[in-house]
Amino acid sequence: MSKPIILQVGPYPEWDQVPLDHGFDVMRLFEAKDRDRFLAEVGADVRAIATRGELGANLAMIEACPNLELICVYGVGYDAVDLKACAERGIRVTNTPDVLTQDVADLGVAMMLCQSRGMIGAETWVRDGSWAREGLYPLKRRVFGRKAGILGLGRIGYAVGKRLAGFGMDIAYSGIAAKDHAPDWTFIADPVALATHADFLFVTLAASAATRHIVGREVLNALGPDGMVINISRAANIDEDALIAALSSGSLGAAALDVFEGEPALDPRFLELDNVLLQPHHASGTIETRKAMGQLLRDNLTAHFAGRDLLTAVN
Ligand code: 8YV
Repeated sequence: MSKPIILQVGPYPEWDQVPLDHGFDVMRLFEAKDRDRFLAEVGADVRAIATRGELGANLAMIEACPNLELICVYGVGYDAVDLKACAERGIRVTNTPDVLTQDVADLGVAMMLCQSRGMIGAETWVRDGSWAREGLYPLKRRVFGRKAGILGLGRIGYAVGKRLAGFGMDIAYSGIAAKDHAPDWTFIADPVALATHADFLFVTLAASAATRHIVGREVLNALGPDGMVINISRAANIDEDALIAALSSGSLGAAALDVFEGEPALDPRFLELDNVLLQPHHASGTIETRKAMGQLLRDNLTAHFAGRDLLTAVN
C-alpha cells in the first residue's frame, strides 16, 4: 500500500526524520531550490503538512495543497498556521503541548537568573583576565524574594510560577480570569498594572492577533529602570521598537529574549545593547523534549491516517 504523502516544511533531528521517512512519503519543502515550483509540482498529492512552531503553514502553502487534510505542528504555538484557511477547508491542526512545558519554563527561569546576576559578563570577566586585573565583578541584582509577573498563566506560565515560588518570589499573573489552581498568587488582570507590580515580567502568552504587541511602551515603562522582561513565547507579543527604545534609554532595566521578529535574523540594534540577553529560540531545545515532540507529531499523523482520534488537536 502506498504511504500518505506529507509536506515537511523545515528540518527535524535525524531521530525524527528516520521514522517520518519510514512511515510516510515525505516531500521536503526546505530542500527545494524553488519553493513555489516545488509546491506547484507536489501540492495536489499532499495530504498532511508537518511543520514547526515558528515556521507554521501559511495561506500560499495551504492553497497549493487542495487535498490537504491535516497540519501537524512540532511545537505548542500554532500562531504561524493560517487557522482561518484551515477552518474554511476543514483542515485539522495538531500541536505538541505538555511535553515541552517543563523545559520551556526552565529556560525562562534560567534566563532571569543569568541576566539578573550578569552571568555572561561574569564569564567574560574571568576569561579576559579582568578578575585578576581589576578584582571584584560589578554587583548585580538579586532574584530571591523579589516580585514576578506572569503574563498569561497557561501551562508554561504556571510551570514558571511553580519554579519562582522556590525563589521566595511574590508572584502575580494576568490572563482572562483568576485561576483556582494558583490560590497563593495575585491575579492582576491589566498588563500595565501587572508590570507596575513586577520586577521580572515573564511573557508566556500564546500569541494571536489579540495579543500582538501586548507588551508595548506602557507596559515597559511600568516595569521601569529596575525591571526585566523575559520572553519565552512569541516575538509578536512584544513591540520590538518600543523594547529597543526602552532598553536604549534605560527606561527599562533589562530583557532576556528567546524569540525575535524575523528570526533567525534579528533586529541588529539588539546586538548593540548590553542589557539584553539573546537566546536562539531554544526553550524547548533539549534532547528529551524534542524526542517527545517528534513522537507526538508522528502519533498524530498516524492516528489521522488510521482513522483514529487526533491526540492533541487544536481545532
Ligand atoms: C519550536 C516553539 O517549535 O513550541 C513552540 O511553539 O516555537 C518551539 O518549540 C521549536 O523551536 C522547534 O522548531
